[in-house]
Amino acid sequence: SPLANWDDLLDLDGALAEDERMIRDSARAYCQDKLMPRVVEANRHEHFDRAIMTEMGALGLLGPTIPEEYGGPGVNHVAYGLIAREVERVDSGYRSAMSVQSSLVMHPIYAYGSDAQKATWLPALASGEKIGCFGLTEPDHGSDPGSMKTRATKTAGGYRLNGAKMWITNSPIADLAVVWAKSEAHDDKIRGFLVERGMKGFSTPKIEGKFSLRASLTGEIVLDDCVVPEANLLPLAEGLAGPFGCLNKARYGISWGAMGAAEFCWHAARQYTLDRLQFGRPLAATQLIQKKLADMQTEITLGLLGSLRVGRLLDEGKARPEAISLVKRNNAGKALDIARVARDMHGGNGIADEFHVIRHVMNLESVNTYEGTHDVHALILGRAQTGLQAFF
Ligand code: TGC
Ligand code: FAD
Repeated sequence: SPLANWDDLLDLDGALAEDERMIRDSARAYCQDKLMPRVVEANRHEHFDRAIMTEMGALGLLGPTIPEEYGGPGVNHVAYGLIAREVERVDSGYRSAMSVQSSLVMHPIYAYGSDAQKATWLPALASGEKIGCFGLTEPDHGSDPGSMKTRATKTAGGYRLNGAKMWITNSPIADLAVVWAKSEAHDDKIRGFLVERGMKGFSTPKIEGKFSLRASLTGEIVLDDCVVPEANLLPLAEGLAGPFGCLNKARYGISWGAMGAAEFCWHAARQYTLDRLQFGRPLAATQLIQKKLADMQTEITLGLLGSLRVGRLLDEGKARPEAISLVKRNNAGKALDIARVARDMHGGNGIADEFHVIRHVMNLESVNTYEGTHDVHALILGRAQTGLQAFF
């Protein structure tokens, strides 16, 4: 019979504190009981159920690291990672909705916002009553956001925004967009603006026809002479370090999340090949299948421990952005490889959505691309160890 802890040979469980295990278990229960039964239909019909945000909010899954005075549960980065892993075990799109709200909307308001901005937005975002999105990428500027074209010009009492953002998670249903733009009044430096639904000149057309993250809504942000009041400028962020400070948090969460999706695929492939007989015996009794399972087990076990280490460093205030690039790149890339192999091990059934692995394969294509592509993170790591810039 299999070893009792075949799925945790390096005892990740033992490296967690009691409260971290409790948060993981309650997140897992919600995700398996409430998200898993919805996901096949949601993915088939490109549907995101708005109620998921209030359900997550009620359980403290939105903005987990935001302190209680602003409506968050104030837990540590490791707990945040464990939540991302459980949500993405079901679907990367649900994790996207959660991590954009947490790391890319609540974090910048908390870290760079005024007291009034924090008081107005954070409790409503933590409960899921309001939904936020993050606009950095543009149609012509993805990996190189420093070349963005979106501009803010000074106007009486505020700023006039013009430009377009592309591939924005949650934008079609967002009440609030954190938009990054070059501001004429600040020496053309990148600044963050809170753009609210209903403001004239702000629209968010949905992007149709995605083959990936179909259970998550993705759209554009169009800013056509959109005027925001002075009070909606984030006062404490200037330059690319503003959006990158948010990306550090989100990329870290993705490193855990991607491993959750990979774990689903690994466990599914193991069970499927144990149950499936060909040539008179279980597929899992063959050497080729066992090698694939061993490779999955190894990459996932090491990937999770890497994320745990980065989480501990974040909690100590000592994580370097390059350490986050390392785990985001490794775990997203390895998860995609694992999902593809798991798909193959399911044979023909592997392409049917009821077996879930093909959905993870398709989702992980995006996960490997967004928040810095696999290769862009290689360039960040290359620069860190050589001191040489290879982006251009
Ligand atoms: P570079 O010269 O490297 O840096 C410019 C300024 O930014 C600072 N900085 C950072 N600060 C904090 N954390 C980081 N990780 C930072 N990286 C850079 C840097 O210190 C510098 O500051 P200062 O004060 O000296 O000006 O800038 P570059 O233009 O050469 O950047 C190159 C590169 C490739 C590293 C960067 O642009 C990059 O990472 N590109 C990838 C773009 C990206 O990740 N986009 C993500 C969009 S959001 C998204 O995908 C959400 S999907 C979410 C979901 O649905 O789950
Ligand atoms: P490009 O930058 O054009 O890259 C294309 C290819 O060229 C990639 O393989 C890349 O690795 C490679 N490449 C780029 N530069 C170099 C180089 N210097 N050397 C070698 N190779 C290079 N953005 C947001 O702001 N907010 C969001 O909420 C958001 N959500 C997203 C949701 C989804 C589903 C997707 C798919 C994307 C989302 N994004 C979001 C955008 C995402 O961050 C970008 O797609 C990503 O940063 C890559 O940019 P790009 O698509 O323009 O590709």
